[in-house]
Amino acid sequence: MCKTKYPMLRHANVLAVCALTSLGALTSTAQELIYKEDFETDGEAANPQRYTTVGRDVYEVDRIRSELNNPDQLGPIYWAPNFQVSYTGVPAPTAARRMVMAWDLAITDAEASPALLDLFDSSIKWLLNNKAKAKIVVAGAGVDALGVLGARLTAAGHELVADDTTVVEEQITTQGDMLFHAGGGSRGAKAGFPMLVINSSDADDVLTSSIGTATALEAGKGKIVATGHPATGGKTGEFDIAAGSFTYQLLGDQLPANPVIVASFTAVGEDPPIVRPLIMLMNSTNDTPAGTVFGGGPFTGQSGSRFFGGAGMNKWTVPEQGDRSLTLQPINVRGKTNLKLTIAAAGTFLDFEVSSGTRGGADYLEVLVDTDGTGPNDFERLIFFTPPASDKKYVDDATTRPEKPTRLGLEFKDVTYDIPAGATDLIVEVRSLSTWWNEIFAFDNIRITSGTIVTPPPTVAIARDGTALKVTYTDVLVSSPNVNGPWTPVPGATSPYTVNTATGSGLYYRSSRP
Ligand SMILES: [Ca+2]
Ligand SMILES: [Ca+2]
Ligand SMILES: [Ca+2]
Repeated sequence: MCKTKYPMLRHANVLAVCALTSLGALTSTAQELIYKEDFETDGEAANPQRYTTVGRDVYEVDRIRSELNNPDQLGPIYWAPNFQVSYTGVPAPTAARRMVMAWDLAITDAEASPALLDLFDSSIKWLLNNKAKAKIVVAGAGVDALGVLGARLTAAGHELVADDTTVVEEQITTQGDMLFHAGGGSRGAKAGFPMLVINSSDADDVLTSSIGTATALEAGKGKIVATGHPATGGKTGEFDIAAGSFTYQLLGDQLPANPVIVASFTAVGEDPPIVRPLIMLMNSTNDTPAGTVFGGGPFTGQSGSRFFGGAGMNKWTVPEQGDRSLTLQPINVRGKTNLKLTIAAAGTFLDFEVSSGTRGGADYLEVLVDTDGTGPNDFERLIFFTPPASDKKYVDDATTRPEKPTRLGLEFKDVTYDIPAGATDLIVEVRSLSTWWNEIFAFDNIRITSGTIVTPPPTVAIARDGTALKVTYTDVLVSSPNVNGPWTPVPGATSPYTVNTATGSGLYYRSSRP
């Protein structure tokens, strides 16, 4: 008969009733919220304190320059609540047009194809919005070290000048009309004048793509992609790039949201061939459509408006413990079972490096728990976010949840982990490090829940009611002509449900959890 641990009720009139449930439905998913920290107020300044921190501070750009002498950090660096920081995230709009080119600056006039050089000229015209006799500031390379491209810019009537690195980012535009970024880290990332980027390792720092690689290859055919775009100069179809093998500064795999790929190219001898961007343009905020930088924009999806976060956390004195931390006051969880911790987390994805964390290393966001307060148990790692591999620049928690990692982005995501059994005075600690102003972690809405509420299993009872049978049940009443099913819900049934023995005879009834 009914293969269930619940009693089956059977009537002499060939009507049988039993309770059915799946084992998984035995324990309710309803949970008790024991604790919540949503960071809407400053819990460290509160009385009583809700948490303590180590290494909390905020360095806005002026303070970075005056106290740390670090002009490369173009945004605030901090370990602090977001309401104490001018901007938590990478500023999104592209301040001015950008052009990124896969190229090797060692390529000479004799080696480059005339078609490629024509395409370079027309793309630069777009970049400069047809400005003639532009003064082009060169960062990261000597003005004489630009190969055929330098010669081409000069031949077009432009002037090349070396970047004066004592000029601060906000004043770069006083040096000229355009930046040729051949190096120099984040130099020009937020500057409001056009920028040509030929430097794969800085692609992330200047917010044009994920970090790229310098790769030795022989370029095959180039191909116009953005046919009709003014940067093409009217060119269509395929063209040669350069004769011979060179070390191309390639763009990263991840591009901004709405780039213009002017032309792409493949390499000789690849099977199957990989199609790579050759020239990519990024619109300015004044173009239609407007451009956005790679990885840019504020964090979104937090609970309320406030959260806690960190950026460039190794760029000022790191506390003796090796990183920065936030520790919640002990939470009494005695007698609670099936404890879980949920935290909302977010992160940029520009240039994080793999880290083991323990203590120091590079880039990570870690959640630890000490389950017994001042008792002998020590903090143990519960959640760990770091890049999953050395060529990945985002973070996920594959270290602690390899079967189903969560990848962080600019929108907060909840992750939930089981807390070890037997916890009494639970202490939750968040620790973090990162190594650049655009390497940002954020977290919010830490919740501790207990899943101890158990909903009774479905029940069913049968009673004679005159010539009919009355079925009293919980959950959903299902019926079947066979005791082994298949079972279908009884249309419109509510408890108690009256079975007409004339028509209902021969059916089995069970109660089932939806
Ligand atoms: Ca919040
Ligand atoms: Ca880093
Ligand atoms: Ca302890």
